[in-house]
Amino acid sequence: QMMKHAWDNYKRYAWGLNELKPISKQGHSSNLFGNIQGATIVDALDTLYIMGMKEEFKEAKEWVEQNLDFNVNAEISVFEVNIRFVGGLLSAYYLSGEEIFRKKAVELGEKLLPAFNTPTGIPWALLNIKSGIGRNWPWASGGSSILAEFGTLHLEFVHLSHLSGNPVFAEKVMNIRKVLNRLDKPEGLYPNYLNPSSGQWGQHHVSIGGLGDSFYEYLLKAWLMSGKTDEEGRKMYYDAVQAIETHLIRKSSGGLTYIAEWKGGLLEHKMGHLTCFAGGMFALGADGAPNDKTGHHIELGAEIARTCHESYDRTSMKLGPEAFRFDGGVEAIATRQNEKYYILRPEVIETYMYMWRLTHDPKYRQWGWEAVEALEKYCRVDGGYSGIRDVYSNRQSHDDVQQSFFLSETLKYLYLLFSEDDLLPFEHWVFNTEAHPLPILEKDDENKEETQK
Ligand code: DMJ
Repeated sequence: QMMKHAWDNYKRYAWGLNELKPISKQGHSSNLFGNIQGATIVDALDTLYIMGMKEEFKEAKEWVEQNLDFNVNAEISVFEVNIRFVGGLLSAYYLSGEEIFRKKAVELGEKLLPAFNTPTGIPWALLNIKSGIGRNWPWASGGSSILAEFGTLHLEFVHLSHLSGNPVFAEKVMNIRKVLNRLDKPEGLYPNYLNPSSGQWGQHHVSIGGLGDSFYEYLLKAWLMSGKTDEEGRKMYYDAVQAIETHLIRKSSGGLTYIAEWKGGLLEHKMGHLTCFAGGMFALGADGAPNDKTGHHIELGAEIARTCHESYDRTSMKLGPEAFRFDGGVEAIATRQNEKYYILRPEVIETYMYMWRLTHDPKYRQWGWEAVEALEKYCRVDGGYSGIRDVYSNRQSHDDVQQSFFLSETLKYLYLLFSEDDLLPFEHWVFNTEAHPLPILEKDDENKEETQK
């Protein structure tokens, strides 16, 4: 019902545009997609399919056939377009078997390739998909590319090679690994900034939240998606987790485990909502953890889930802030006005879903249900779902954006949290960072591909 409310209102007021403004009841455009249109449609395809919303899936597919156009003069974020559009199209293809989605995914993948035309092959953050000219965010340290952006292409690009028979996509992302492996890492940590021309790190800022997050996620998932054959991905992931544990993970005096940010050796005792995905990641990676550390990684996931739940529980709306701190006498609470907002993000619910599947402790469903009630009470409006400006206030102030990831991630993870484990089982699927499921490529698949060639 929540999905239907979000979808129907998008359809009514913003059909074909990127996102919906649920208060002003019109379309919302973010410059992340340039003038590529239809982000909500492409992001929502697999959720509609999984939820059995057949009519809606059909109309979404028809829109893709008739209107999804990449021959536009648009400067786009390579990362955002990859995780939402390429990822969304790939999942829609794997779930439905409809050729149009495969065709569009490969067509878009080809448009993204010029982003890798840099001296090191580390891609630009921004790309004009008509001219093929790339650049980096003007705010990024020393002209750098961002770890979480160039490090979150791997799963989709491996699948693009698999589905197109063209090895170039996989070669591009394997080269990123090569560059990273050649570099010295401060204390074994990966800084968020890397210059694509010099191949040198920018500022030594390390984060498992914004600017770093999904890089770590993709190391683990690359290994899982390869049917556990990608040893390099496995090693990079577990080595990184070891460094994160040593240098970033701390316990508050009240007993809450959190992941701090690292700035040139100094810790900022702040954790972002984005960082909360890491609970699920640690638990998902627990099974393969070296040195008998399986139980330890599950426990780490559980502790992060508990901390993130506290960050929700300590607000008046029972929805978590964008960032919360563990200093100045507070724990798991936002202290700065500009960190008190909630934009329908999925990470905490994502972690509940992984923890539920991997432990079956009923508290994760209870916590998920608390989030449902809060979303219904504070975010649901006549025209869809909106983010909130201050989750500590008693008065609602809506930000008037229904993010496309609310349909692709937040609602999908909630649905999976309350479904049986055999719906998209972890033995066969990995979720990209926008919650788009991609099948695990068994060794046999690769052999088949080789024989076809
Ligand atoms: C999504 O686009 C993805 O989950 C990404 O990895 C981080 N930001 C948003 C959701 O918060």
